[in-house]
Amino acid sequence: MELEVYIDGKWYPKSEAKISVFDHGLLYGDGVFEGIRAYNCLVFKLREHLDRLYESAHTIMLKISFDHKKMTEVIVQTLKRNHLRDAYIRAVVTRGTGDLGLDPQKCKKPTIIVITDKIVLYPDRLYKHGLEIITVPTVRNHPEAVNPALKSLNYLNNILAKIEATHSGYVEALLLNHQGYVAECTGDNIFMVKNDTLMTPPTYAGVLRGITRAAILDLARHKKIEVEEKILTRHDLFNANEVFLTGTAAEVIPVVKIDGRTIGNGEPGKITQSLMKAFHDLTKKDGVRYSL
Ligand code: PXG
Repeated sequence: MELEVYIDGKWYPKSEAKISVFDHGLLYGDGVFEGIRAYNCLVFKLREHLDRLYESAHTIMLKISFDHKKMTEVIVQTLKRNHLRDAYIRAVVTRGTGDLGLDPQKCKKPTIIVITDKIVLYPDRLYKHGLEIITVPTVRNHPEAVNPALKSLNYLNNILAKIEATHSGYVEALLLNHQGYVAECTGDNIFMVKNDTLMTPPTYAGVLRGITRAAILDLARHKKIEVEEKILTRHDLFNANEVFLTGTAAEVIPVVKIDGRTIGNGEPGKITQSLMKAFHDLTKKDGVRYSL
């Protein structure tokens, strides 16, 4: 059976799930989105994802007609209709259909889309042996241009970075901010461990306020690991004992080489491994449950 996609009040088979070419989400990337996961019939951190979705929408002055409760219902119903126990969930709200021209006021009604699909996992070996990443020339968006805190449909900044990384034979890119400090990767936040202290760039460095990032900071504090949100340089990362990335898709993934420099002893570190385990346990607990 074909997967069903929710668009504005109805469910359509995947092959018929279509929106207007005049939708400003397509014409201008004018809209917001969330990438969420379900683990064994639990929508992980759904409240936090919806808070971020509504905050992004508020910043771009996009009024979502649904409240949290209705949005939760639509997501759960879509998962049920598709009999998905483990899933990748994409909630998208665009400015809606307008005309040719930037003016968002011409768009009378936002388009609300919920896609649920099977989750494609990264290969096991990357979690076991760690990733190699590369710093790319494209810098992360200036916070006063398109703030990286805003999860908008404008992902070209990240896509350019991804192109530069894959062009050089790497799967993930490290982006610096406009001041040359470490920001984040194309779809993941970055952490390092130095002398048993866990560090990550503060949100004012111009990064997405990752849900996984926040969960890892909580778990680390719970484990009595010293935590610092501080400005980091590439030099700091090169000389870290451990580095890892966090994101909804990747979860917690070790990094063992950056720009050719081996991190620590070149293997996933102890603190990284203990946080990977703690995060995995959390995905069984923290979220909204549903039944099929
Ligand atoms: N930074 C950026 C730029 C992101 O896009 C993260 C960090 C991690 O945030 P969360 O809240 O997921 O811990 C993201 C998240 C996709 C995809 O389909 C992208 C993300 C999440 C899920 C799927 O590429 N980005």
